[in-house]
Amino acid sequence: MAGPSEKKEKVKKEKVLKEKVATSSGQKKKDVKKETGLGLSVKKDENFGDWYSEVCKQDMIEYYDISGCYILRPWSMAIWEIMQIFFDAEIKKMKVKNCYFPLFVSPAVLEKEKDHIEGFAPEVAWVTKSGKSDLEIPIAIRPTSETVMYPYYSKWIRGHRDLPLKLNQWCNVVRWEFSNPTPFIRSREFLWQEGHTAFATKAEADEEVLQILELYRRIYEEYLAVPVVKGMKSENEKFAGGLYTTSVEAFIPNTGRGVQGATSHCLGQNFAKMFEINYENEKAETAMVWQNSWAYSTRTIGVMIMTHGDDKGLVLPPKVASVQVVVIPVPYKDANTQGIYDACTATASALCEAGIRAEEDLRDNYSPGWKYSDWEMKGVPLRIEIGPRDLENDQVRTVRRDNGVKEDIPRGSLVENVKELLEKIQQNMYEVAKQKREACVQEVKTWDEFIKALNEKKLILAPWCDEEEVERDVKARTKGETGAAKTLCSPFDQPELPEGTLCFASGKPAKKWTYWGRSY
Ligand code: 87F
Repeated sequence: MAGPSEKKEKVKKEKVLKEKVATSSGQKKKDVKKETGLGLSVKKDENFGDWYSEVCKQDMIEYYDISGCYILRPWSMAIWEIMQIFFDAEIKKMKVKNCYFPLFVSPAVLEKEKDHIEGFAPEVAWVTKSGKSDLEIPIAIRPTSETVMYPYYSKWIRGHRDLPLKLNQWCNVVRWEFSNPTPFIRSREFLWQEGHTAFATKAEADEEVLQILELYRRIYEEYLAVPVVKGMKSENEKFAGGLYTTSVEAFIPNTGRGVQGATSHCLGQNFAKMFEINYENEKAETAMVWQNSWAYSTRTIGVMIMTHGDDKGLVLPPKVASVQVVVIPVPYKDANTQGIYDACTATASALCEAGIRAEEDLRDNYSPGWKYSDWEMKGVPLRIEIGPRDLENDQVRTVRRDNGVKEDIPRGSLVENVKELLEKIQQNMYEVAKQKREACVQEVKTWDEFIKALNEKKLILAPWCDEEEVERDVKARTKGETGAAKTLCSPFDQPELPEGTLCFASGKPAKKWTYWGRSY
């Protein structure tokens, strides 16, 4: 039931709505924003780029005075930490140990990886001065840590008993990107974990690649409620220094772009050769190790924001939200205000004691309606409202952020009901995101179908001959302002490929189904 102050809010909102309808453009909405400081001035469907930066800027990110660098505010850092706790515990179960290597790389060591670094060289940032004097030898800032770590792997791995060596570090890396920086998705400095492991056999390395990839899938699907495809990168798109690259790929329906969510590489013995990572095997022969490397970064948060956010702002999946439930008092003048405030505090405490991340909002300088909008913008999954009627009936009113559904629940079963609701929200967010993605998948067989689907921002699944030259050709033929189309991955879960199916691009016999699209 709506209390009088809620009704007042509703009347106000309706007035605003009428005014909005009365004017032709979104100008009115901008005015509302100016007056209250609340709400977004752009709609997700109308201008996705502006919508995204506005949503990020509300609570997640502060822009910085160096282009491509962003401040991660507590609201986003908390999400990173929750994922970190999960992943860190999982890799520890796999006997991976954490370590920390320096941020700086000497040119001599960086050069060792010359062949593979070549394409990346323009992105490497260098320190050339200390104070006013030039450094004798400039030093690079790590863009990734293969060259930093592997000289020490060579030193530490001597005999078969030193294997496997499984290390991970949580750190920042710097890649001086020149193309269009985007918060979380493409920044010049970002946070990640990088795992680097060495084994005696390829079989062990192969197995770990997939174990890690499964953890990445779980981060996206179970934590961020973002559906991903697990698959193999093409020869063109794999990490050039490695043997093969697996990835989880997400898709953003609004822009029709794929986004590489995380990668798990088998490096084979390439780096072992370069860095002389040898050991004496059981037969007293010299052998070379097999290596993997794997990483996920703060990009995960950007993918989550893009997937779930709406015209009211962020929508956070309960599993990663630092505040899962916000409790808001809805008092009005003749009511027992103190009683309502106390009920809010007691409700939040009871939830916290049960391990739910809950907070009451007792600020006395904002109306309930203002607070509703504020917490909606922040994306808190569940709102609890307590007004005089609720107090009387020994109940609370819940409002879901994902679908707006309201439900009154008895205070006696508060904890169970809220737990259940949070699980439902998590599940629903994943299902909705998956349906939206599925609606974008387009199977094509011919070049014309491919071009049509590409223009319609589809996630394209096409039979492909798996030839590097053909992928390069597709890139060249689709090059435009919005970027070229390329392979995203060949899904491990392959649909049936009937005998005689031809490649959509070359007309040669197709070897596999592959996802194609523009990408971030
Ligand atoms: C940019 C500048 C210099 C990507 C770069 O994916 C070097 C590189 O080596 C570079 N951008 N890469 C590839 C990174 C490969 C690999 N490293 C460890 C990973 C997972 C973690």
